[in-house]
Amino acid sequence: MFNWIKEKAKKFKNWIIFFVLGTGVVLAAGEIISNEIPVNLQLKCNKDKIIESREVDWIIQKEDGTFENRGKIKNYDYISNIKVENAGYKFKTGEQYSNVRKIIKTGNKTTLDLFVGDHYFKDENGDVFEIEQGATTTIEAFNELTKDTIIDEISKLFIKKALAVDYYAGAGDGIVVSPDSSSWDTIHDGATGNGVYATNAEDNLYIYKGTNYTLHRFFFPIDTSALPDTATIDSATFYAYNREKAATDTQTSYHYFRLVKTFQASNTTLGVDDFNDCGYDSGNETSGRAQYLPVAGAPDKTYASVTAGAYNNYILNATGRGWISKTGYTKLGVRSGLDCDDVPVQQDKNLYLRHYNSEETGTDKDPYISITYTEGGGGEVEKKKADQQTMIDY
Ligand SMILES: [Ca+2]
Ligand SMILES: [Ca+2]
Ligand SMILES: [Ca+2]
Repeated sequence: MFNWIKEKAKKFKNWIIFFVLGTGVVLAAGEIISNEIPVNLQLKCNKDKIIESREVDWIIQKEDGTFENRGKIKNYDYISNIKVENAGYKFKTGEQYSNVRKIIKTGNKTTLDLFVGDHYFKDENGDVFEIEQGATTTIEAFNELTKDTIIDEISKLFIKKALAVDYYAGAGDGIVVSPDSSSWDTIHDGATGNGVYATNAEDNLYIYKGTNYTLHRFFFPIDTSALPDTATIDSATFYAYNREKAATDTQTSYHYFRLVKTFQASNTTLGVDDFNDCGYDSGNETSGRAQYLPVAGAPDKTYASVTAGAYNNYILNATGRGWISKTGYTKLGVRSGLDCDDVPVQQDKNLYLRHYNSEETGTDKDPYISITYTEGGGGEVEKKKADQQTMIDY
């Protein structure tokens, strides 16, 4: 059997070498093509470090709140050279990707912080590196810079790539924009949005009325499967870093932000059909209910209490804690008070806050959830000395 494979490989290798020579002749006979890519369009990593890529719209938000689409670009995630020290504890046995931000053990309680999307990669030597999400370049530059050379094609046949093939980015945070209409009911109660932004480093939770209404809804899917299946959730807080806020609308009793449960179809991206899957009304914990008054997963955050340049925290109530999944994704969202209470924003007025997404460079502004739990499902917990305290951090 082995000899047969070796023989086949030898024949294939010979064929490849022939192919190289053949191609060389063709190239030599053809035009000389310039492959120079401008510095700003170069990849931020070796092409082998790219773990996920997708084509997205390049959207610019203008002063008046409207958007300009400048066409398709390439958006990609990659394993950076930023090495994380003493980070082995972030990984479960056999795991290569992790979204665990921090673990703190105090007595029989464990606090587990989890990022939106995987943030760390562990190589075959056990070294851990940060994953950067949302780098961009043009489609043409990306294709040129990542195209496999013939030597790569050969090596692929004989060398097992270090990267896992079953990686899921889990970076489906972002916003879905309402349908475009001058009727508040049409946009607020709409089933399908007019646009999706799942790969921006930051997004506005925007409500505005110009000729038409614009209304955004925020989505934050978080893989919480690292929680033990027997965990009893004691407390949980969701953190989203706020860059800025603004309100020219004067209906101040509706100037708040609410944590809701979402039902986005994919954990790793957003679709226009998700627009009405951000929140559900009492007694109807299912998708397609966003037009009704949404159940709150935490005390509402008043506009006045939101601090620019700091994390906004939503301390989950019993209902919100019940949304936490121990086996998959916990799907959270944020909506504004005008949207929740179905109150149209005033003509030429706005209300918004601006949160960073997982795609923001680095990790210090990324959204995450912090969960404190006790293992054992509420049964007899392991007895430990009261003064025994261990803290693991990076
Ligand atoms: Ca995202
Ligand atoms: Ca839907
Ligand atoms: Ca980030």
